[in-house]
Amino acid sequence: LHSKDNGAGAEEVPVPRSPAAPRKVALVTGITGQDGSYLTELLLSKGYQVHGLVRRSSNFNTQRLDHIYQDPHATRTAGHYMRLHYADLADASSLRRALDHILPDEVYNLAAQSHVAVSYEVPDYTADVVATGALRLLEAVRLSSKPMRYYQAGSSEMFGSTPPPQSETTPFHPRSPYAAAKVAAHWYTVNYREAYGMFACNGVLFNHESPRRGENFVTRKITRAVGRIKLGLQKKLFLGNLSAGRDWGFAGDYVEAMWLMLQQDKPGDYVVATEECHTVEEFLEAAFGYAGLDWMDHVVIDNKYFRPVEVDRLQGDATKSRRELGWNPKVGFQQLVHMMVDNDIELASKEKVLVDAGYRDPKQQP
Ligand code: NDP
Ligand code: GDR
Repeated sequence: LHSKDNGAGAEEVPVPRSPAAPRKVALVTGITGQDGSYLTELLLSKGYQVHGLVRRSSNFNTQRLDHIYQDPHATRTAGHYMRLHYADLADASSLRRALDHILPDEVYNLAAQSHVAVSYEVPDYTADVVATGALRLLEAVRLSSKPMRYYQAGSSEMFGSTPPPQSETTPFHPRSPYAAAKVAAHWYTVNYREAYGMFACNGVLFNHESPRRGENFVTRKITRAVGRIKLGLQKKLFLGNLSAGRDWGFAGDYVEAMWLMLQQDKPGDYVVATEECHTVEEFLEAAFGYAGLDWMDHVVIDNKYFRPVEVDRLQGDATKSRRELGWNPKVGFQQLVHMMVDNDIELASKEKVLVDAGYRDPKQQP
């Protein structure tokens, strides 16, 4: 995928549509992110043709899709049914053009500046992409010549300081520019559903992680450090608040809930959660313990990782998703931690080969 370009570019190769068995067509924003890659795998496995919107970056940003992508000139296997197009949630015309060209049946809006702490550094940009970006996409869907089902990636961060358990009827009290922007996107989605009768759903997803999680979210930051410490590439791990509690599930399970929402007879809003809460400290214990290490020998508290205001405890009540979608998480907390640690020990062992051969400086931490 990286040899010539990143696969984006809608007009170069016509999209094949099999006359024998017409495929459902999905458009995914944020396809290069953690959830985008799992959702793409799920949709391809269900026979969809998947179109992803990719933003321009100076480095390739399609690593999470490399295993799926196939050169359309070379083969007609499942990967051939994934196509990438340049667009940006900050650019309404690019969204409109993509929708008009692709005419999807389902639109999944996963794109976001998704880091809570970073949203304090770039609040204006975060609002533009997360809130107004969703509005731009909803408007493009509304103006399209074809009815489309729309999924909005909402977040448990919207509950902020409202105490658990949090369900669809719990009031929002956002605690960051990111969370406030997600609340706006949530209500834009409700408004377009009520005003225009659009099939638009909000998934209010609690934290979900995986070996593909971005490396500056706390779970992956911990499991990357465990791998590197185990292999002798790193000694210390600098973290902020260890007492925050989160309801952590597996991303692969959560994308199934997204898809299920768009297969219902009526649109609605759904909380998706494991209903279990663990603190950052418990995650540390589980991850370091699994690797035979003691986190207290390695973790150093650094004030720079504390947020101006914290979300203390998130724990979802997913009764509605269980009842109406028939959705249940398959991967539990310990299994999730082990999956991530196993992956990151393997990754660190590959890094070590490069370090030992002098191709990489061990001080280069993720
Ligand atoms: P990631 O941060 O891994 O992925 C975000 C995606 O959005 C990336 O593909 C990124 O592109 C893309 N993106 C960022 N800015 C723009 C832009 N201006 N235009 C177009 N695309 C853009 O997030 P996740 O996969 O973890 O999350 C998916 C969605 O779900 C996000 O909206 C997130 O806020 C939300 N969410 C996530 C939860 C979680 O626990 N993971 C929980 C609840 C909600 P690039 O690769 O180039 O950076
Ligand atoms: P969160 O995830 O803010 O819940 O948002 P994150 O992993 O960033 O933080 C979880 C908790 O860990 C504490 N923490 C640290 N966090 C980070 N990133 N780095 C650290 O060094 C660190 N030390 C302690 C945080 O203070 C926090 O309490 C994620 C994102 O995916 C959002 O996009 C999504 O909407 C929510 O989950 C649900």
